[in-house]
Amino acid sequence: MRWDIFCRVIDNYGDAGVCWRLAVNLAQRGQTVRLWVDDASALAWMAPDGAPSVQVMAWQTPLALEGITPGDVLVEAFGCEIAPEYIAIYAQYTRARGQKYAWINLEYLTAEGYAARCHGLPSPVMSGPGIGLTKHFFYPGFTSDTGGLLREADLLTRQASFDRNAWLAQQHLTWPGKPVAVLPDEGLRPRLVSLFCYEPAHLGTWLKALANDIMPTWLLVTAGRSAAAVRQILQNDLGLPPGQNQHKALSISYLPALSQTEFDHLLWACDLNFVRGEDSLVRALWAGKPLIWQIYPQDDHAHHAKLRAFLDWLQAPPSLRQAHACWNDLLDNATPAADALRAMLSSLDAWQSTFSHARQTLLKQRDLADSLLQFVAKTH
Ligand code: TRH
Repeated sequence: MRWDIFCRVIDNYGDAGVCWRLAVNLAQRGQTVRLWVDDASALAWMAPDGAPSVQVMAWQTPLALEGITPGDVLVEAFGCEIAPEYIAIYAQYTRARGQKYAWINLEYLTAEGYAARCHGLPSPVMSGPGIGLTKHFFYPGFTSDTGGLLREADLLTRQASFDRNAWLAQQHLTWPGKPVAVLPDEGLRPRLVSLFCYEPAHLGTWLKALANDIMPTWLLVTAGRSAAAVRQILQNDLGLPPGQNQHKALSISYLPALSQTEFDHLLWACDLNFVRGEDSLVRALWAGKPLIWQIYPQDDHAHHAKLRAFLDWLQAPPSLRQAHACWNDLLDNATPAADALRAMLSSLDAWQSTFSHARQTLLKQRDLADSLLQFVAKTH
């Protein structure tokens, strides 16, 4: 089938990131996809090579539709309100041919109960050029009664052949404490930690905890806000050089903007991943290593319930819940951040089984692109 996915970039990279991955996942399953996006700038580094059967289209206002035949399936990502001129030709096209259609309202990922309750529900269009048509809600999710998570068909084979040391060398990443591109054996090497975050309130406390820990840490900081936040704290607040502290317990490398494929590799390479937003969360779950999620904060605090629901689904032990409370600045006053963060370092091994179990559970479920294909086959 031919798919039109519409995406509006509100903020950050997640909107374009999810839609791009969805487009690629569908194309890998034999579909042809047009991705209409109002700001494709992030795709230049997230997906520099493009993908077969995926065409990125500029979503301008008004939309240039000359010579465009509407797709069979219309995906409205994250309530972006598809251009009415497109809906008009879509409605006309489907009516003229008496053709069945599928108009999907793709929602944000959440582990909250409403995702399963609302997944698949119809929503009749009551006004505008699409009047009389019906959209369907499609909720990604962590359980089999939702639309599932994006997962490429070749994920496991790619992971199985991944070589951490080779990848680090390929990225020209060397641990400053050792003049080697190849790390020493397990047990002797530093713990590798990736950092993708906004500006966590306790970032400085965390860096201090790492700098004073007995085990060395190699922190790989992603480009953009994460790097700016770390540099700001090191230079201005802690008075440390940007790359390394005086005890050599904490070494820091700053990464360039990575393609999504290389971003995945970063997560696979590390022992602990700090992620933010829904897409990096899912990628870190597939990496199967302990992760800490900085959830996108919302003014009405709706993210508190969303974070809690995820930790409940994960069956997170108390130490992991406390680490998330700290990283998201939700600690009760009785717990000092420094204590919560030190506890995090001593809990990493214990958390591994939680994340291995979560990954195994998710792998047994249908992935999002397959769920969507199945859903459309039923409604189309
Ligand atoms: O960028 P985000 O913070 O996006 C967020 C969320 O999507 C949130 O739901 C939304 O409401 C808010 O923005 C406005 O985090 P997220 O979702 O993890 O997306 C990051 C994307 O960037 C993901 O696709 C991975 C990609 N990425 C790379 O490809 N290379 C990189 O080097 C980095 C750092 C990220």
